[in-house]
Amino acid sequence: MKIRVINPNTSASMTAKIGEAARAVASPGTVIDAVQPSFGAPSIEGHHDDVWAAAGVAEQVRAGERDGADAHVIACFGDPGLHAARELARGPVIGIAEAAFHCASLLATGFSVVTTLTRTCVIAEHLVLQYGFERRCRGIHGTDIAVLELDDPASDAHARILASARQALERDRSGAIVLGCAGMADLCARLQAELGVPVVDGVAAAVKLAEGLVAIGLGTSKRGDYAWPLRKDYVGLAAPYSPGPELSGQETRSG
Ligand code: 2AL
Repeated sequence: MKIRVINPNTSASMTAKIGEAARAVASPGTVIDAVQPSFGAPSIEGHHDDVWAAAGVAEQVRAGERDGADAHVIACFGDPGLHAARELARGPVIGIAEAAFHCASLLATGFSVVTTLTRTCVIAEHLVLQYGFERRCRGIHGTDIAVLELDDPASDAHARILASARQALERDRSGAIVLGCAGMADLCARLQAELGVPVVDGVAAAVKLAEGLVAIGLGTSKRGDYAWPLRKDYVGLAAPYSPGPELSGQETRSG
């Protein structure tokens, strides 16, 4: 099967790291296509970055559908464009935040999120509420590490994340840690060994959930709000992204 793993930011080094993390857990028969949008922000660290990332995800999901992807993973902790992506896809579309919340909830009664800049915490808080995990998520902790600092081998990101996770486990009385950025994937195994609790990397979680759903013959519902987007002509900058005839089975009228 083919899983398209979309890094919604435009940093090629991060796309490579995400691809590596995805391939490390993928089954032998699974091909991982790690891609990034042709436009957008080099890192997603706020609401404005997120808007452009969502459009970039939509671009890449459409390309993936043309390329025969069986499933898509959105590898940014804000799950940008998740619902739009599901409108565009036949197979499952899994966001790393939603995947990590589900997995952590299967491993502990309560979990804490350790993320990047404190300003991104509200994005994770909104997702916790949107997905209904407010009874399981006991805290969201910013480390004030910029996303691209995670790519710098000289940064002290690992030590700062470890310290924040230790504090979070204590303060929140949590049993598991969710890593709040795709760029933390390569730190996961070491942090788990050091902390002695499950540490969930959303990239790995999302790839395995996508694989599992495809393997048991499940895809995105095309009934209701995840139905194919209505065909219409967008204008200006958005014109090339108008929902066109290639979106199979699409509705031709509202309702
Ligand atoms: C992220 C992420 O996963 N990728 C990115 O660019 N920003 N998340 C975050 N909390 O900073």
